[in-house]
Amino acid sequence: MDLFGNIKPAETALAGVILLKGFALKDEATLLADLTSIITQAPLRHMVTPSGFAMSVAMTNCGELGWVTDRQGYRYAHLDPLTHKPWPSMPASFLALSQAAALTVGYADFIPDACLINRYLTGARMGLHQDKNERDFTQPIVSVSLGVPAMFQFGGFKRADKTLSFPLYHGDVVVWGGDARLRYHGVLPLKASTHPALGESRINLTFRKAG
Ligand code: MD3
Ligand code: FE
Repeated sequence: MDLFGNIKPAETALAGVILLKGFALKDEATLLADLTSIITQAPLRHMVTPSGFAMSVAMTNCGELGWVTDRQGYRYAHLDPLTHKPWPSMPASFLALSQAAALTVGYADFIPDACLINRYLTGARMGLHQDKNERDFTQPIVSVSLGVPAMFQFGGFKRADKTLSFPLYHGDVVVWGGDARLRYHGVLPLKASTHPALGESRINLTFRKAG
């Protein structure tokens, strides 16, 4: 706050969050073709949390590292535990989109080595969590939303902190850096709806520098 009681954007809950509405729309066809190829090589699957529950979101990865969870915990792995093969390489379209988004908001040397692919069907959700398995929290995470819209929840630095919610639509790209990087966040249960290209599903790509 300044002397006059004005709140600076840098001090609000949304500091470090930059929403690029529709930023992925121009690449939609290529992104979806590349996504299909990845899912053919590394199928979407419902991973199990350390406490033993199957996640409602189905996941896979591309890039050098992939995020995985099982009874042993959350971590990044070089091999897909389902196929025992390396994750599919990151398509040029994915890399270019994520780097263009990062550059647009001032991250000139974002080199993601992991892309987590989340698939939500009606009712799928992601509880409030922090992303803490990456090495360097000064690196942003770039997210790309495709398909059915979802209500995203964004909180504080403790799980119990109050949250605000906003919708994420097909083509939206968000860069999460700075003060946003370690905030709790989640996705409310997906409402039934249909998207022309993706049917009843929502796909979220998150680009990370994990290693
Ligand atoms: C804010 N995915 O994969 S994307 C995740 O829509 C995850 O599937 C959600 O949370 C999804 O970990 C949200 C937006 C997002 C991603 C990572 C973040 C927001 C973030 C990391 C830190 C802060
Ligand atoms: Fe997350």
